Amino acid sequence: MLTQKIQDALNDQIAEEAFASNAYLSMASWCDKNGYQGSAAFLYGHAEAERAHMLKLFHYVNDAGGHAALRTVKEPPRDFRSLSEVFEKTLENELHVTASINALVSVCLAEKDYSSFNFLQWYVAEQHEEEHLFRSILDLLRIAGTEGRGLFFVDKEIGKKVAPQKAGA
Ligand code: OFO
Repeated sequence: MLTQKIQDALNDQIAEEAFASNAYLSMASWCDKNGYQGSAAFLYGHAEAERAHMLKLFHYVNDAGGHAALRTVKEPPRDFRSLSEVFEKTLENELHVTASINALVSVCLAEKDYSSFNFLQWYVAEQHEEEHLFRSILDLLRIAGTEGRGLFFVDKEIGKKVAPQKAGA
């Protein structure tokens, strides 16, 4: 059974994942409108992955006897100066989510909720992978360039990167 404190903290994380999903969908839309088809495809996929992360938490809360809630999430940014800015924001967002997962894990330990602590290890590992993924995209932009053919190549390469879709696993 979840304590009220853990339930509230898990519901806060549900909102974080919902925001991440909306943020990536909004970025996909900007990429789509600006001709970055590879990045758009990648970010549409990643928006789905974040929604899957949200649902995994949602089911956990209800399965553990709690009540999963949908909080209001703020509107994500929808205009960007460049593809580089889009991916700088993705990394910023992931670092923020990592910090919130870490804080949540600490609350579970403090409350001696070892079941939730165990459940959240999946998210700890996932954040490690996602930070690496977005750093690798920023490296690609830095190395191949942010103009002309270099940018065209980077966009194609980003389109080949598979969004992690493992939340149901
Ligand atoms: Fe939910 O993994 Fe990114 O944020």
